[in-house]
Amino acid sequence: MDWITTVDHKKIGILYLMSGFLFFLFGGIEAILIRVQLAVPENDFLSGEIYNQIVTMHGTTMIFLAVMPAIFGLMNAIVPLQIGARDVAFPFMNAVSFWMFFFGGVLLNCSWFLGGAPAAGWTAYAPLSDIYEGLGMDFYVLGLQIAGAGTLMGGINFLVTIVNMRAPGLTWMRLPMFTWSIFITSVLILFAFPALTIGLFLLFFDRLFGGNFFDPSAGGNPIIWEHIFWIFGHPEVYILILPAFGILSDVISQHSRKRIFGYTSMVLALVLIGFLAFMVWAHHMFTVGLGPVANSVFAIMTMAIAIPTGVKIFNWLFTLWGGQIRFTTANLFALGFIPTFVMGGTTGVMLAVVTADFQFHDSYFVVAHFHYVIVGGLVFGLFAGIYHWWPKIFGRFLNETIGKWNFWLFFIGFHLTFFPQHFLGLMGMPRRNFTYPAELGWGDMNFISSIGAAFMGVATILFTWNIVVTSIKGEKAKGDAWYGDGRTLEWSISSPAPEYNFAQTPLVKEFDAFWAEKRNGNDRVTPAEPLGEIHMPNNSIIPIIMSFGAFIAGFGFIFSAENKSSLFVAAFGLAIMFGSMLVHSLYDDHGHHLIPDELKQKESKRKGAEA
Ligand code: HEM
Ligand SMILES: [Cu+2]
Repeated sequence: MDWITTVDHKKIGILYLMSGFLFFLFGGIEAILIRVQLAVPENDFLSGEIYNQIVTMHGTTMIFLAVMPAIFGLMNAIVPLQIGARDVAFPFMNAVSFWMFFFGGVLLNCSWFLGGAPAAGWTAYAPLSDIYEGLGMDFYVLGLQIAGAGTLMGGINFLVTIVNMRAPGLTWMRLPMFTWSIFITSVLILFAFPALTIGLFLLFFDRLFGGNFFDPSAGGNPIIWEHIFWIFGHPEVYILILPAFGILSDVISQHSRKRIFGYTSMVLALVLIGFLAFMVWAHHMFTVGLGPVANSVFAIMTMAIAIPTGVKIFNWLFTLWGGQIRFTTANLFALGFIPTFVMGGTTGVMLAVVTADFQFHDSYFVVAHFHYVIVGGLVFGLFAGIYHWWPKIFGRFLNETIGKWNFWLFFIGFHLTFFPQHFLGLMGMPRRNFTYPAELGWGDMNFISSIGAAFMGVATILFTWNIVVTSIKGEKAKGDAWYGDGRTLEWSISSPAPEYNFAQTPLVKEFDAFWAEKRNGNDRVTPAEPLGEIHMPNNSIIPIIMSFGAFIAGFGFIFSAENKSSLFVAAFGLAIMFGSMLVHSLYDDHGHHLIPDELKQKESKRKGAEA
């Protein structure tokens, strides 16, 4: 019960991590099915129709339902602790965000049992997405609309949190890199997700009410969809990668026992990348025919991103240089990230060369490129962050031996899978094709690629195993879990953090506040206030009911494509949703207070447990 009513950012973080991981397993199974189908030429393991559904669901699930919530999980679990806050700015809305995402994801996946999944690719290009028969694309539109609303709310929440809730003395240029990356990510969410919302609304009208926005036979324009989609879509890939950059900076700095090299330039690079993210969307549309001027401008803008990115790469290397590097699993993933991401970035610059892109476009070269940045970058980064912060979140370490197997199998499997795909692309193998003739000679490399995918599958099973065994008898973690090397505020409190996080709000005097205090001989961060009453928000059942209303409304709209009377179901769902909003606004909930005596007891119990 506690879990479905919670408004605690730490628990919401765990909910995000768990459901993200579940969807990651779904997306992973879909990936394996794709690789089985492509392992040998002229395979008939999957039909073309099913293959399209699986590819579409794999991409959509991985992006929206697996890695996005993993990021939201870490940011919920860690950012308030890094800034010395007791929770996010709007704890209630935080719960709404999670449940909206969750029900949106469930809705999308219901399509498998209700007439087939969407099959027009994760990019849902019109006019195919407009005219596609069946309900699959309607599930895509409504599932993503609901999940996207949750994401947008989450982004706004973290913007306000980071602007308003920082501990005294924690100025912008003392902010930990992970928090900085989440701040920029939240700005990107704020500007990018509304574009998706609008695009999906237009597609929704096209499909359900004959809107004709994107249907050229009725005067619509399918290119507009491509613009809208990529005005959202390119920032979206930076929404994904910037948190990984933040994780990497914190992990590398802590596990090499050095201050991050070039902090100011790291922050500037993040800001610059965030800005450029909105200037490059048409690099996905070079072959559309926008003309040489537009193509050149977007090509130059795209190449410019390599500069701040290069700054970050060098700063990580200089942080490692001369550091006392500990080869923990977290750090291994961070170290594996660097060369892998550089390769993905390099093929990105190659793709930005317009003339060359006419050759690369829609080939496996692109598939190789984006998996190098998304898996070799983001997923490696997520693993680094998860191994690093796991003891803080759960109070127990993940097993390091299994962790190292997890890393090496995943790392080797990753390169086996995706490196050959560059060459397959250059040989002309098109993306989103369900099979190929033997004469083309693509069989061998596809086979190697599928073996690699199996390696990654085993690595994921090991990771799951690691979670299971350590949750039963994992090594308990202290507050400053990793060799006492913690630098930022989250390590200055016990693991897991108590419900109120900081008994006394910390006073930040320097960058890497906790490290600085330890250097001055203190074992804790100077408090900024005496021990006093703490105000805590109450749990609430409303967020889940509200999101469930949206879920029902989604079904109603989807089935109205077949039967207009199901619009009543939609109205019913919306009534639940708006009704619960109304209840929430009318009913005053002042939360509760923890009193100092109670706090003292709890704190000394925790100290006792640690000693
Ligand atoms: C971990 C192992 C993974 C394997 C073996 C794998 C494999 C594949 C394959 C074979 C395709 C089909 C390419 C095509 O025919 O067009 C594909 C597409 C895609 N993958 Fe993955 N993938 C993996 C992980 C991921 C992750 C973690 C993400 C995102 C975070 C991701 C995002 C995508 C996207 C966006 C597409 C394009 C879907 C579309 O064309 O609509 N993949 N993947
Ligand atoms: Cu892009």
